[in-house]
Amino acid sequence: MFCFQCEQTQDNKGCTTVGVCGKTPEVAGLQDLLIFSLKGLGGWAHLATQNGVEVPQNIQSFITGATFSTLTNVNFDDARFLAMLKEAEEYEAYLRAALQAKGVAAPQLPSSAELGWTGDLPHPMAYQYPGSSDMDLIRHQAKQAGVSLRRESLGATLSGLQEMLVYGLKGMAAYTHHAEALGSTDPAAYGFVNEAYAFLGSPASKDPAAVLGMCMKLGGANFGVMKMLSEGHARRFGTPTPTPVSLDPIEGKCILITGHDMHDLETLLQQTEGKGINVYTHGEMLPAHGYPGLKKYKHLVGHFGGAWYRQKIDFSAFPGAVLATTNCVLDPPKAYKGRLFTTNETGLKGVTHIGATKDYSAVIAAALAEEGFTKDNMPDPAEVAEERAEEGKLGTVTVGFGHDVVLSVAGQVVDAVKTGKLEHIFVIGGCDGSEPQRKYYDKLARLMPTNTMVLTLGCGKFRIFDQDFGMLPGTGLPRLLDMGQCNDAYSALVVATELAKVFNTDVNGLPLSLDISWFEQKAVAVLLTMLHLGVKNIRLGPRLPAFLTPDAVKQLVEAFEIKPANTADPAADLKQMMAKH
Ligand code: FS2
Ligand code: SF4
Repeated sequence: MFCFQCEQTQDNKGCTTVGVCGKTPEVAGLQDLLIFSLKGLGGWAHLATQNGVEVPQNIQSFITGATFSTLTNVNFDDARFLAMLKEAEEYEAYLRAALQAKGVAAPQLPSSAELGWTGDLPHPMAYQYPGSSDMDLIRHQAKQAGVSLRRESLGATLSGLQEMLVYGLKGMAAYTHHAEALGSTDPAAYGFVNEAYAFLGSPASKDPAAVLGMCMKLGGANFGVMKMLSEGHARRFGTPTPTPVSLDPIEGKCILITGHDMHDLETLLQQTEGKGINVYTHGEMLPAHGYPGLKKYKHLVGHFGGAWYRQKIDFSAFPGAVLATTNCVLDPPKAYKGRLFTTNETGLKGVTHIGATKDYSAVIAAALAEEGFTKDNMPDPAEVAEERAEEGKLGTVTVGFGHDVVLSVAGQVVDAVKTGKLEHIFVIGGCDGSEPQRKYYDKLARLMPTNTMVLTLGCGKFRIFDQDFGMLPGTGLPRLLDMGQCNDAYSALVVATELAKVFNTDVNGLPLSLDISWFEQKAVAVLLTMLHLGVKNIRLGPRLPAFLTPDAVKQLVEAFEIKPANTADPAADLKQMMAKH
């Protein structure tokens, strides 16, 4: 196997024997082959659209869902990938037949040589899945489909740029799929996904400038998807408003829900109502508490635990059932495997998966069978309070500062800047992870002067979300505002764009710095969106992507002035950001 799609990749080079995430070579290979097959299915879907042949919603939904399932920490279940390879084959046959029925001639597919590929696989649009009975052949094909061969034939810079496009697609597909769950779809978003897959199977993909151009186009398309998702959340659950969330459990039976999919949370809240079960959010589900349509459920009682990488500690300590709706999931230990459930694209071998029925009775039964929180297993409140006081931490955090709320106090923010009460705004957004270098974000936040504000989003917030930042002196504005999940980078961009208008400048002219922590491929899509919008001077950390060679980084630095986060010296970074460097 060779995989370098995420930040924690082995030695910042690539996972070659087993993933740092726990991905086996078998699953890694099947994911590579699925992406190869999607280049074919996307190519056929693009051709269909170009020729006025409708691509049915179930096929579009499959393309985004299958793409999403290859994102880091989503699906580790080889059987599910084999099923998706088969489904891709069926949909491809459908589109071929629909094009033929319309009298569209079969396309002249470029040869592998024209694409600069080696190996014995045909063009992705001509690929035929052999079926799961021939695993030796599948393993052979999976090797051919991986990035290693293309790195040899195309060189590390070009193949790395192509991978950046694929990874951006994975992130965008994830957000498109979340929006779908809320009933929001956009033909333009699907059209772009298909176009990008078709592009990756065309000779144009051998031109680095064309690949970068496609990456920027993806950034624009992803902005539209994040907007659609934000509007979908607001339409379904109302506009988020500042809401206190308790970090302390209460006595009673309990379910912990993690991931990003608020549609699942709503369904779970409906199905658990009146059953004597308390529901807690975990990880990226924390911002759900800010939505009127979700916080109205009295049994949504609080938040438990921290970021995804702590889940083995958090889930083991949680005395109830756990439902994972999306990434990030990890191979579970025995301690909680039997009371863990997955749904949507997530998959873990040996863990019960709840399919499209969204019938959570098994989750409810597991919660009722567990002990739940009791006086005996809950931490002593006095001890917790003492510990928090020592560390300057809070037992209740406030969420729900989406763009509507922040822009409603834009006048106060502008006054604060003009009167010198607010010197700088930092956006600390993105992912969290286990590497020690990520302590940089915590240290940086603690060093920030009291006349600064911090906007957080994504699971990176867990580094600082329960620290007491207090209020911005003389303003009545809290210093830390959490804007939501990683996809709510949209909110931060709306705020920055609107503030820039008030100050008669552009985003780069504001006293604002973006310090982005990346981990997986949604962050790649968000980064491309920021670059597409012309945002410069973004700090990226804790390490730069392994899939970008020094040459590729040089191009991005020259065009966008991206800077690596100085994880060894947060004070130096802080100084530079405040001086707008
Ligand atoms: Fe965090 Fe993981 Fe949000 Fe990422 S829960 S790193 O995949 O999507 O952010
Ligand atoms: Fe390694 Fe990340 Fe790929 Fe997992 S997803 S195999 S950790 S690079």
